[in-house]
Amino acid sequence: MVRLVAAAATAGLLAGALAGGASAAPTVKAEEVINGTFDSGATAPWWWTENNPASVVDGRLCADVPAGTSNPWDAIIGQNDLPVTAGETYALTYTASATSPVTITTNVQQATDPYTQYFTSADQLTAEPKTYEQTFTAKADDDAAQLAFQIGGSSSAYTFCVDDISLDSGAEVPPYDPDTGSPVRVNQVGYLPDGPKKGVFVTDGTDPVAWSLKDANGAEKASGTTTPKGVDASSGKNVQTFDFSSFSTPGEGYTVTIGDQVSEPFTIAADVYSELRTDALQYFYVERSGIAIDGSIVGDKWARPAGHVNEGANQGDNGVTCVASDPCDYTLDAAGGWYDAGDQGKYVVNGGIAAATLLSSYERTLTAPGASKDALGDGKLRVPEHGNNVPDILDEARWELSWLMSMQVPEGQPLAGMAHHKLHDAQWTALPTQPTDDDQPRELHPPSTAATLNLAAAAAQGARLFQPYDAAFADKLLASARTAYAAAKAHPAVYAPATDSTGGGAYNDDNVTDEFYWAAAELYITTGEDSFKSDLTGSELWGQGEDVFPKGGFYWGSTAALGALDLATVPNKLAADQLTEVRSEVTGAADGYAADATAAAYGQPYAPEKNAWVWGSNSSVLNNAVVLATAADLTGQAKYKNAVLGAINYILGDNPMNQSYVTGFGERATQNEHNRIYAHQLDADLANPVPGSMAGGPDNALEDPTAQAKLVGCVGAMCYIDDIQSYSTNEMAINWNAPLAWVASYVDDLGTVPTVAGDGGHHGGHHGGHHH
Ligand code: 9MR
Ligand code: 9MR
Repeated sequence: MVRLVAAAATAGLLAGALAGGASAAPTVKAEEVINGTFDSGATAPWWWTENNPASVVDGRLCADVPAGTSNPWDAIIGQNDLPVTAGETYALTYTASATSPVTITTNVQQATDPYTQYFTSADQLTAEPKTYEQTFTAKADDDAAQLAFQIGGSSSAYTFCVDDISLDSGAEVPPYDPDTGSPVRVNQVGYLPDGPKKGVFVTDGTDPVAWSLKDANGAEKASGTTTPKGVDASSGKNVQTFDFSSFSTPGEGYTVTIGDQVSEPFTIAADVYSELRTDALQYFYVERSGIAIDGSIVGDKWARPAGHVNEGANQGDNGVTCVASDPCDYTLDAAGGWYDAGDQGKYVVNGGIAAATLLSSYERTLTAPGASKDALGDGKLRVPEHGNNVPDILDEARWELSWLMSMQVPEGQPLAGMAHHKLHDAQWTALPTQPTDDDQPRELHPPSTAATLNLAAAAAQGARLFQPYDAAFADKLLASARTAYAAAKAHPAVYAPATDSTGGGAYNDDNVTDEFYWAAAELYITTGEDSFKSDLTGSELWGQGEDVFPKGGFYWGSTAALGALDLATVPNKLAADQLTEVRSEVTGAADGYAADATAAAYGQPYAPEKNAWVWGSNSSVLNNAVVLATAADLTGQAKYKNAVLGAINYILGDNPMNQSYVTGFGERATQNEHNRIYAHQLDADLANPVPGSMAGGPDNALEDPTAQAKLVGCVGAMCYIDDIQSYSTNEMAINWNAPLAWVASYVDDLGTVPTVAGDGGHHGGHHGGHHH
């Protein structure tokens, strides 16, 4: 311990006095760490890796860390043999500094492979010693856990010093109290001039209060009183709402003031969602594998060399064979496709739903009144394929469709025509890891029926959309879809197991009724052939709207909705009464989501059973919005359109966290999504994620160590943290950005296209100067 930390010493005494004192339920505090203060000058029992020799300097343990190691754990200072008990809460405290600004990883974890983490945090160190105080509840018994300061991975050499290290059992979990900024909540991007404009005021008060809408100069433009709503289920907080829908003058820098509380600023404009549309789609380009990301397209900060093509340390996806536990005697050239998320795995079920959602965003423009084909057309998005006369959104989808087809088992092999479930690293890699630095073996995991049907569905949809642009590619897609579908029928119950989650996610699924429905629907729409129709109408999901459209939203594990939405909107040969039935399932589901949106203070069309917000909940909100928007396209009813706008308001800041979940959009936007490439939070030389990428959002099951340490006690939609380590609340993923892009495209059309469905035909084009 260094001399000057008198405050810390006093705090320690005080804590000791309290623990031994008159408190009703005495908690037993016990120090686990040995020699955490370095008072005697001794270093034992601390250990360190050979490359960063440590010694006691001025009462602190200091180590010279070399430049140029690649992983955090390539340089460590640690102590072993710390007993931790499942269910026990620990306070972990330390004071650390670094001579150049670095982010280290501090873990309490298993001391041996697989190094399961009980606690992890990313700590940004500076030259000034900083004290970290953290609590966590251990998830397992371990009589010899390890405290590890992982100080490697820095491009420059530096000196790390640490002192006053303590791990105390018997800690109390502090009440969950996130910084949520102003209690006045709005869509931080803004509103359409003619659309609904609503917000939320978080307050203990139960009487209506006055709100005031001000312009950028502070002049009042509208005013009114709030509506008390009681306790909002999604957050457990008392709230009131306000509504300034009747104000429609375009402008920037508006705010809503209640008492002395001011909202974040927002815009009112017809094109308020135009950038969101293109940026949500540029996310797919930066996630492309197997191609260099061109800085002149997305900005130099996000440029990088091609990933997984046998360059640098990685072995490449161009010649991948099967995992040793399930060998095959062939290799596939499965380079290309999109990385799934923050990891660099590629998964057919998730790739299929994401590609299909982009295809549907385009296909909507062929059928929906007032949808803009132009905004997604050639030259309009950030893709390298400009000037090929193919709509840019189809170019982007093609990148994935081609990869999906490459995952098929070759002819002549057992399971020919099936799709391998996934391709990823043998072991999880560290954050950050650039694709070219990924030295893990890449492996094909066994085929599954779900993956095979996902490929069949997405490829069949692609076949009809590419027909006018590239007939040969369309034919290839359809042939691949047919082969896959036949293979799935021949092997209808090959399931990916939940246990296969080392080095990549499991995407396990043991119910493929929905995938069969989806694939049969797409093949039927594309070909009109009776065999697909009889499979479709013979499905146990046929006519079962509530199962086709689950209340919690469709997702990669429940895909029938994608088929039903297309049957309802894309011309096909269903009989009139069958078409009516499918359309009524869409509007029936939309009625439910619209009712949820109306009941919710924050207006989101998502009300999960038991308030259980799932991993990727933001995509549930948006997939429900896709159903709502389709219902609006089919019927022209404003209630559906308004619920879609409720979803987008929720995503962009009108929510319990006062958080815009889309990078680069809004004053309080997510910045530190879980991603190995754009890991700025861990390495200042790297960029943050590209604008337009959406965080998964609140997950109250607390499914990663950071969530387990930082979010204890959170309610529903408040279980979120903008920390790169929180992969269960703050990852980005292709299947989540796809509905963001779909919905952004829809709401942008609402504002910028002259005749728009869902508005009863009242739009008169652009809205400048439309006053009430
Ligand atoms: O980083 C991974 C993330 O992309 C996945 O969504 C998540 C769940 O499958 O698992 C990952 O996280 C790993 C982490 O980066 C390192 N420790 C092991 C974690 C997986 O259990
Ligand atoms: O989106 C997936 C979510 O539904 C699951 O609950 C979760 C845990 O299995 O995995 C999510 O998918 C991750 C995948 O396993 C690995 N790549 C990142 C994905 C998003 O976090």
